[in-house]
Amino acid sequence: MLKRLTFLASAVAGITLLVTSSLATAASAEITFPDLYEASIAELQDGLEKGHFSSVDLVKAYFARIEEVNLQGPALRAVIETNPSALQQAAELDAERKLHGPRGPLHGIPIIVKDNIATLHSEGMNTTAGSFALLGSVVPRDATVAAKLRAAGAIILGKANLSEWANFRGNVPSGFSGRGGQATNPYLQNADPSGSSSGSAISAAIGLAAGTLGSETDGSILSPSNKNNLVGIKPTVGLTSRAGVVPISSHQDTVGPIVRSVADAAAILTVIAGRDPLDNFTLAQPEPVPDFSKALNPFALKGARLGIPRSFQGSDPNIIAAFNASVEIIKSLGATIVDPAEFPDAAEIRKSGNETIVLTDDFKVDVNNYIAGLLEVPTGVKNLADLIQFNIDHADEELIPPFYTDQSQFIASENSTMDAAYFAALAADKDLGQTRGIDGTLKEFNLDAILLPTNGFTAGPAAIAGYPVITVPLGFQPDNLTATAANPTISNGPGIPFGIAFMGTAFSEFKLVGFAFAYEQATHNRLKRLAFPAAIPKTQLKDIVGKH
Ligand SMILES: *[C@@H]1O[C@H](CO)[C@@H](O)[C@H](O)[C@H]1NC(C)=O
Ligand SMILES: *[C@@H]1O[C@H](CO)[C@@H](O)[C@H](O)[C@H]1NC(C)=O
Ligand SMILES: *[C@@H]1O[C@H](CO)[C@@H](O)[C@H](O)[C@H]1NC(C)=O
Ligand SMILES: *[C@@H]1O[C@H](CO)[C@@H](O)[C@H](O)[C@H]1NC(C)=O
Ligand SMILES: *[C@@H]1O[C@H](CO)[C@@H](O)[C@H](O)[C@H]1NC(C)=O
Ligand SMILES: *[C@@H]1O[C@H](CO)[C@@H](O)[C@H](O)[C@H]1NC(C)=O
Ligand SMILES: CC(=O)N[C@H]1CO[C@H](CO)[C@@H](O)[C@@H]1O
Repeated sequence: MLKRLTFLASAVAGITLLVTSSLATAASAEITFPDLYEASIAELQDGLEKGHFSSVDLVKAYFARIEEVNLQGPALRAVIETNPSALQQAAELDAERKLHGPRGPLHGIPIIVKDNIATLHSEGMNTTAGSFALLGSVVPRDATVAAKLRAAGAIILGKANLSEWANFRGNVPSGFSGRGGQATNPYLQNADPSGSSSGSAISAAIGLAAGTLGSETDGSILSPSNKNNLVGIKPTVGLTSRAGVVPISSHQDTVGPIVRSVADAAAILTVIAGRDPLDNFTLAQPEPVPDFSKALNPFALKGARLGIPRSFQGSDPNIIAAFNASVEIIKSLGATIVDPAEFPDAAEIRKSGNETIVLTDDFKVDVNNYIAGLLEVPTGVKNLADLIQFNIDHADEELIPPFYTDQSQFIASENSTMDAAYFAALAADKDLGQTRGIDGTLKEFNLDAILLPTNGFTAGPAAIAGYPVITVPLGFQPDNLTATAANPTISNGPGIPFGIAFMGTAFSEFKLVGFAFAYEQATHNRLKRLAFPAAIPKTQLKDIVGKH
């Protein structure tokens, strides 16, 4: 950690403070506490094992960091609720560690999950997808991914703000929910954090937890990871269970990690992946679940063949220039680059409206099933029609003018039926995304994976295919870029991060994690620029350990 920050000091102006405080930490306590802005899960586990600090210390430190920036200071609005049981759980996990040792790499590690991922009501937190309509609703059980985190010894520290209903209510700015308000980006004041896993990404970016979970239907992990300088894995649909996750579409939804490093992503994915009788899409995955941390090979790109579909690279010249420079690095790591390697169906996939049909029709069925499965809903909403009426009745909290009034996707979905056009659209998406799309491209050019700037047309093909993508930090917009006007957030401006994406076929995560790790280790782009100073929480473990 210190080594990396020292390297940074020579590369970037304005980070001296962080380096100094890190060194001061080490000197005053005579043990090196990891800097919580960047601390990896492995570093935290090591400190816990050595007794340098406890999980109770970690929870207190992260709570203090959330307090500093969530509603105060830069008011990033990343977190909707913190877990009132977290300190108690941390104490129990500390005691268990003393008696029996750690359960595994996540024992006693605090994780924040998106507010559409159910957590036990008895623990004290809501699961609402950001909407007042689900406030106080009683979920039947933890989402399977939350239960798996807990079984691995992780502490669910809190629930992350998000684009409400994972951005399926209507045309609403990213990062807004009725309950959480407008979340913003820690790299530029009042900038778009992207979404829909906005709060998860903001929290990971500045160290409000050791790691986070997000969910993606089309871009909701990749895009906020891209814009908040993070590693995000959008797993194959069916690798991670969606049971207990407020849905958009059973055909496209997937849950994955949003974290600071590929190693952290591998550690979390290993725990949350697996078959689940409550989500039959997971039954198609190969068994056993791999230990994704075994894919962390710095030489994984040697001999790999990667193709670049240039017509999907997007149009931002800064991003394309940085991407091109990284292509040279990837070549120097021993990969063969096929450039261009266009999708055989590029034009069709671009203009297809099939995804809209699938999502619109799925949402009504899937969200109605989710609500029907709740044990109690104090607001009385029973289905999508009630949700629409709830928003009208509570317009002051949910349909706030001038930016947040739309619920057109809700209305279109309520009006939909699973007719012949729906089944035709589902079949067309499979053909467009899988057969003639990602698989077609991999086959035509004999590739291991597809390489793109994450902000290009990257999430789209993977969304309709249900296929995996991993994004890794690539660079930052330059200081001389003129920021766009705030509407209500700034969509692009100086310091806004961007990423590079590795896309593959179904269940190719192990291979993609290897490529991403090799790239990350050769570049270490994440620490080349930090969040804006007010968005960097000051509380560190040295302020907590041994204090009362
Ligand atoms: C849900 O949110 C309400 C209002 O913020 C809060 O009073 C309550 O403790 C939260 N938790 C549960 C489980 O309802
Ligand atoms: C899952 O179960 C549903 C309902 O029984 C069924 O319609 C669907 O085809 C199944 N899906 C998979 C992927 O097995
Ligand atoms: C990026 O690389 C491609 C392929 O070599 C080239 O056509 C393009 O001009 C480059 N763009 C930039 C901005 O460097
Ligand atoms: C669905 O995709 C097929 C294949 O490209 C296309 O012919 C059809 O027009 C698409 N449907 C819509 C609604 O865009
Ligand atoms: C509702 O569905 C009908 C029939 O498909 C369509 O004509 C109408 O435009 C739809 N209304 C909305 C609000 O989507
Ligand atoms: C920003 O700075 C770069 C590098 O110095 C330069 O190439 C570019 O033209 C500048 N852009 C603007 C908009 O001034
Ligand atoms: C943990 C936290 O700070 N939650 C806040 C999220 O935002 C809402 C709306 O401002 C507050 O009511 C919560 O307290």
